[in-house]
Amino acid sequence: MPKSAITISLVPEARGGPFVFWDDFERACSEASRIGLDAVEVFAPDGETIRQLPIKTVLEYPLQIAAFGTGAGMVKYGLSLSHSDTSHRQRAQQFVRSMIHAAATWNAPVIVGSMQGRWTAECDCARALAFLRDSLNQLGQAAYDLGISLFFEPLNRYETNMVNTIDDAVALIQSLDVRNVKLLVDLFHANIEEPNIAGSLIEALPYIGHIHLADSNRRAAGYGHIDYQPIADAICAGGYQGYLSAEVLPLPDSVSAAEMTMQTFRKFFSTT
Ligand code: LER
Ligand code: MN
Repeated sequence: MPKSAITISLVPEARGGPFVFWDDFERACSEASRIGLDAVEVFAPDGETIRQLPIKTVLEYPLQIAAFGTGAGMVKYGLSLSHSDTSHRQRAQQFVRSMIHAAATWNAPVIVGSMQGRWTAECDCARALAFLRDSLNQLGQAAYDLGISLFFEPLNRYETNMVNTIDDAVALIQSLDVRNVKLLVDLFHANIEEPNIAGSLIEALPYIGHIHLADSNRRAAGYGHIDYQPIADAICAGGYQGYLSAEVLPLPDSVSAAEMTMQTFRKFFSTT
């Protein structure tokens, strides 16, 4: 059975982004637990912040950490894992690597989404993809050595020109030398890029490690126009046991978005 999670951003520069809770980790854990979620997913500014999160708070509720996002490397520092400049790329890799080391202390996976960057006139698609593949091989190996997974997330065409579709993400993952890089399907992006979300999920299921639960308008699941029944059928029949993690705007407010998410999660994805 899938598990439920909610996002919290600790990155002020990401303000306006699709995260349910903001800034106050303890409050997010307290509300997530009260509402009945299984876990929190943390969008953190750096590895050091991950190390200093209050483990006692998480364990006491009790909650799990579903994953750590690395997009702060892009949002705060403009770093990209597909950049043509070697020293830039090494800084991007180092940023994610330090998050991998910190995440491993929580035994939690790490996400590469916006850190995939973009190809440009100076560095065409094939070259940029080769750089991205090299970065994922190195970071996947670092995560493997520490016993955790790396999640790779295709993004819609308005956020990247690198990997937009589930098919392309699976092809990239298959081409890697490491086997602990899993697919992250964000339903908001899939709604834009996939001809048939449920069909794509069924095809990709063996590769999926994580799902971002969001509606067509980036609001809580159930409050846009995505049809969740075929998606739930695809995921549940396929035996998916990972997280459905709400990466949505805090609308009308954080607590309501979390409660609305949980309502939809219970309706479609949970038997309890
Ligand atoms: C951004 O749209 C997103 O979906 C994030 O999960 C990317 O890191
Ligand atoms: Mn996402």
